[in-house]
Amino acid sequence: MWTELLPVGRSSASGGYRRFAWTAADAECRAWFEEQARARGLACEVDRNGNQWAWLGDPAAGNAVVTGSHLDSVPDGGAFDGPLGVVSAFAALDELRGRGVRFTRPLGVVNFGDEEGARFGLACVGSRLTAGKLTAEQAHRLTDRDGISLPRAMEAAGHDPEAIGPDPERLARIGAFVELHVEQGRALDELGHAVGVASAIWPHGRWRFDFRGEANHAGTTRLTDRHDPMLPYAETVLAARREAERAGAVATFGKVAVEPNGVNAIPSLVRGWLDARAADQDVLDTVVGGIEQAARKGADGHGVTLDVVRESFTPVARFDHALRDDLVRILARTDGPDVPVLGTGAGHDAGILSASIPTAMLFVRNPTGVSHSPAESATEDDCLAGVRALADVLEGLACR
Ligand code: HGY
Ligand code: MN
Ligand code: MN
Repeated sequence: MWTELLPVGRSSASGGYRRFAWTAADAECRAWFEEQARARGLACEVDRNGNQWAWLGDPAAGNAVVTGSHLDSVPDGGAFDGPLGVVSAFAALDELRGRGVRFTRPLGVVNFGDEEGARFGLACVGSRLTAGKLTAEQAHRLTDRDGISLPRAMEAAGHDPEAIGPDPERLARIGAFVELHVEQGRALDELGHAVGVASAIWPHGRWRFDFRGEANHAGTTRLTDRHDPMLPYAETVLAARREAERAGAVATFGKVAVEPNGVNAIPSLVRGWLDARAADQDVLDTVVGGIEQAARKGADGHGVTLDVVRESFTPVARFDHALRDDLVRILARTDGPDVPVLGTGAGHDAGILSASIPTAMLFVRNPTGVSHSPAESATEDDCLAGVRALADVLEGLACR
């Protein structure tokens, strides 16, 4: 499975993945998923929001156990973020069949669409729509950097955009969702464990800062006559670092657009996107408030206007305690009593769904902690330990 997926959407220039929602690479990933389902005799379906499901048993029976993750990537992402959860889901099913277990609940494998939000700017679109956390109207207004709207992109990929919307009946059939994911930090490595269990996801969001100034000649405009939006933007980037450090949070400007984007022109517009996350909502509010204050001060000082728009926000997700304790107990049988239970600053579909259904996550050790980069890694032994852990968990949940 891994070898088949490896070349899909991989850039030969960077070695990273560019598997964006509703593109050709995404379609290839989806075809791969369908093929895996078919090869195992699972019934494959695409839901109204473009999420793919493969079923063993009839989900209409209810109380289903679902596992899986996503196959899309950030720009130049790594191989593991997302795909490890989907590959491990199919591999865990193979392992369980090898063990000869009898399933007492329907078992589903899922590939959630557009988890990273790399193309349309909003993460977890597939699960948000399904859980009713994003309305069809809001989704219809999303556009990519070329001005292509989400409905147009869906249509071009053969999915009906008019069908999208909340899917409570589907969620009501699921008794538990367990997402396995590569760890996006080094906690497991430091603790010396291959596999851990998630406790909570930090609240996080994305804010767009538009600094508008005046385009002018870079050679002839005196410094005192300029309204250069790059300057308050630069001050804001530094303020983000300062505020995050002060609060023990994280804040990142990782995407920026400049107009007219000429070497010899003072910009008319600098648009920067802030990604900010903290363990606690109040801390996050303070951090973002501090950054915005610094941005306003900088903008005023340079005769530049500023608009700040919160483009998305995900409150803290605390995973179901009973399910989490189940996972810890099941893992402890093979790993011993000190199973790591970790919080994370990364968003996941499991976090979105945690408000509607019992969800849990397993993390697999990432020796460097690097993620959202081609350098993301996990050893084969650890990936196999993850598959065994997921199989144990699914056996514990779906075969009792
Ligand atoms: O941005 C994130 O946390 C993600 O991996 N979706
Ligand atoms: Mn990711
Ligand atoms: Mn992910």
